[in-house]
Amino acid sequence: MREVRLEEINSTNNYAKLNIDNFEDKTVVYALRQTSGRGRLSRKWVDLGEGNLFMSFVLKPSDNYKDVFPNLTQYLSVCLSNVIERYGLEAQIKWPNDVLINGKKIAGILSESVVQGGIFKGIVLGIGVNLNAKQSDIDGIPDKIATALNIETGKDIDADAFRKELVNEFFSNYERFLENGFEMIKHAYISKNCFLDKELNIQVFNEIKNGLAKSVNDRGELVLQKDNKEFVLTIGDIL
Ligand code: BT5
Repeated sequence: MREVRLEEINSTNNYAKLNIDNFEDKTVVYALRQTSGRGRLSRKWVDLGEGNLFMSFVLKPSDNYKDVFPNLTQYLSVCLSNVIERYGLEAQIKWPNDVLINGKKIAGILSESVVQGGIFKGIVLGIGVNLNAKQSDIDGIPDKIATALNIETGKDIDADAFRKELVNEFFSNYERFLENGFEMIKHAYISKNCFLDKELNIQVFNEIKNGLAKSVNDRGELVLQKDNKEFVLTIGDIL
């Protein structure tokens, strides 16, 4: 594992994607400040100032594991929840990969496949975690109720130590995860969930689907029930 430290960058995911040829498998790129952080579907990730985490894993797994690639975000959400729990807090996972504390969003994960000239170059798996923030800045985040680890614990957080813990947690079972896929984390993922057995509205592109969240299957997909019929979602945003 190699680490690349940047003082300031537009987006660690952009930087990792642009320079992917220069990075070996399992490189971690992190920045102290991120000026144009991205979420999914051109949403923004807000930089809440010094002491927060902006990081991208550069992964170059074999094609043999491609069925598992979509589940890497879920794997990272479980790793993050495990680390948060060591700070004495309970983390919840909202399908597919939002991590919440007391119902408030503390982190965001963005996975991007990098294909250049038809060739698969790797995966850039980005994560932002709010570690040290002021409540007034948190209140400025649009559309979501958010929080930060310092607010939840009442203590300043050592961002370097947190990053190292998360990176270790991720790589300690990464190869095993590629081999075994979502089933390996299914139990942990479900034990931390905050969405099952609830009536959900889920935005899937321009459509809103609704139904009762019945289960998460072995591929990490959400199984919804509506009018005695079950259907499966692979992507979407729980509203
Ligand atoms: C995400 O998107 O949650 C994925 C965010 C990934 C950020 C990391 S930081 C390192 C790497 N480099 C990047 O450029 N990105 C990755 P999504 O599910 O689309 O959620 C975005 C929504 O989360 C926004 O529209 C806001 O409502 C909310 N949000 C933005 N900034 C936030 C923050 N700091 N804390 C909590 N919520 C935030």
